[in-house]
Amino acid sequence: MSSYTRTNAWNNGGTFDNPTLLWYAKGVGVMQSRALNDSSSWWFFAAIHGEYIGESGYPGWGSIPAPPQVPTSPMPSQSDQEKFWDQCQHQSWYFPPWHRGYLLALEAQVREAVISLGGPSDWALPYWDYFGPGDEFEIPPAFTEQNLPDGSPNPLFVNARYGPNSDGNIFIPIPPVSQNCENNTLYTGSNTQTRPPGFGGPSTGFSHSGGMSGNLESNPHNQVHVDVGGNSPDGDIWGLMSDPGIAALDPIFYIHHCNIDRMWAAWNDKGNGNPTDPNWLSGPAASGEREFIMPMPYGDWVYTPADVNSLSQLDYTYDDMSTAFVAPRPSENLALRLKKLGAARPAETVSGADMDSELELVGANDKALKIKSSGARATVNLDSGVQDKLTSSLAEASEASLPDRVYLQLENVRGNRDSYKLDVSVNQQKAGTVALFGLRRASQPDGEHGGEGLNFMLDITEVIDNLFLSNTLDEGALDVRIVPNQAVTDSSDLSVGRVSVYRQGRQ
Ligand SMILES: [Cu+2]
Repeated sequence: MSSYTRTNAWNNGGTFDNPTLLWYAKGVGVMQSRALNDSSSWWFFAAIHGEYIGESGYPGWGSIPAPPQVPTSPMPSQSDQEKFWDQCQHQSWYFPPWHRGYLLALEAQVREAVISLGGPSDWALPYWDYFGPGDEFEIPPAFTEQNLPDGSPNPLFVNARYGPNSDGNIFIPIPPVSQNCENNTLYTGSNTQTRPPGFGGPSTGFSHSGGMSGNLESNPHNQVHVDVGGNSPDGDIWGLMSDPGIAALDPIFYIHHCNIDRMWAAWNDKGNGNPTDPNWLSGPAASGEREFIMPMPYGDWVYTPADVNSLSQLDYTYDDMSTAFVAPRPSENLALRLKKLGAARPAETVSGADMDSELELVGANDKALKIKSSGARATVNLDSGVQDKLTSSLAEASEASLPDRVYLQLENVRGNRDSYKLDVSVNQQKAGTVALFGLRRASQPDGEHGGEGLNFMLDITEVIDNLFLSNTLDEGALDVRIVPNQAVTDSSDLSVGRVSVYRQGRQ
């Protein structure tokens, strides 16, 4: 039996009638009363994820509209900053395990504060399951109250939280936000960046910004961040949740991440395995990079992915591990796909959709694109030789000769604002939606990847199957459109370096 059970934040209507939320608010209040240089303060914890304390102007911490009133001093020692701050792992296979450890530490600190106030000694973080029934796609109401039931200010309320329509109405649009990542069968493509990123993300070293997100990170994680944070009504600033260097200042952050952690555990519960590669298990510190380290109430905790690999090793569980049944798209169910492509005697059983083989370039557009409010359009010309391989794999698909999968990449996406989503279509069929969480930092030339920005990979197997069946694939070119979810400001300076299409064959 686990000592701690994480429960649904929407219990008791998601209001302060839910005691877990009331105690969360009070615990957050205690942590917010501590100084920036106190490793158990709310501000120190947000900075562990990421911080812009030294930046002037928004999103510098000194320019964040209260509440909360965010401090920028007293600074902890240089060595504490280097040891703890700016640790979050994004666009990486370390995304799930790093955040699991981060949640455990924050939860332990809140619990300590709750106990100090006379609250329950088994308090545990609640999760926000935006895919749940009824109104659960909306933020639990306790987060939007200005005051606690006793009339004091509500520590869960933040000013800079604007929602998908920039009007302060916070909800998650479903779709495009989805649980489709739960249908992945591979955590990562084997040890190379030239394969699809899988459920958990591509193999990387210590990865604070830049590169390509895994599917859990991309959707729902990144999208929920940007939907909650959004942009202010005047467009001058974006919400805290939209940007990794300010996101963990918003108490909804941890409730969102608790659901992401639950989705990882649920994916494992369905029989999907985490990496067994020692580079994943031992974390980046084993290769001489930074370690994963958290301030716990009892002292510092250094951990590796192997330490947080499974809930059975840890002292908490979730009251409900089921994620809603996600019907596989035709492209994710091999039997359905073979039938659709006209194969004789299609397989009866559902087989894992993911393949672990190298991608081959089928074609790309010829120049960088600027993303305006009206969007952008690219023609992807297909190499006739590679296209022939793709077409014959679809034409000859059978159980013995499995059809290719196809991916669209947006390479080197750059810009100064994270708070947008881009809808991508191919020949007027929906290909997917990506959120730009992490874009600004990943585009800065002094950043980890020299300002190369973010890469996105969308599985467009189903679109290509449809184009093949309607004989439009032979035209030798694809019409790709990229449309932002709302008007983009000029200063956002959004661009896409290249649009490319890849095939992946069974080995
Ligand atoms: Cu996050």
